[in-house]
Amino acid sequence: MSQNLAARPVRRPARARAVASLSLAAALAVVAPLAAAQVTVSEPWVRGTVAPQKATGAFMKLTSKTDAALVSAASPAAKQVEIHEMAMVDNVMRMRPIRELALPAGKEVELRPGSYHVMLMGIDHQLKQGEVIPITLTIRDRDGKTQTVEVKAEVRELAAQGAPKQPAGMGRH
Ligand SMILES: [Cu+2]
Repeated sequence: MSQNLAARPVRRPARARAVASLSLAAALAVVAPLAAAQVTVSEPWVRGTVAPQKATGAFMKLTSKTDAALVSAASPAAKQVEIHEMAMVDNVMRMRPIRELALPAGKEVELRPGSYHVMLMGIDHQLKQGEVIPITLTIRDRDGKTQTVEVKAEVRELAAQGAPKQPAGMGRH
């Protein structure tokens, strides 16, 4: 077996993969403002919808370098966007809006199904897997100054749970 023969077919796919993952990374890139944008966003995604469905959840991981809070969000794909949490109400897990989501310095805060999420409401079209949804997060720092962070969240299929271990009966958002 010649080394050359073995090496060539391996190289090309590897390069193709690198290019593909680069463009995906670019598509999902988070554009942070120049100012004290001390918030990083990773793995943003939106749960896909079925045709008549007008609301769904967006999920991501947020880490702020300084104490801050997520105070609002907006998206061209939704008429109204709220920050929600899941809470037990009369022994039933329900979601409800919260005024803000604290982002303690250096701590990763995960928005995931069954927990905190960005609620997209009044969606104007069916969100299908692979579509990229722009979401603008407004973050307030401890001095009361706000800044926005642009997120591009990829739509995942309706059944996506995000976290591998998802407790049953936690609801869809
Ligand atoms: Cu919700």
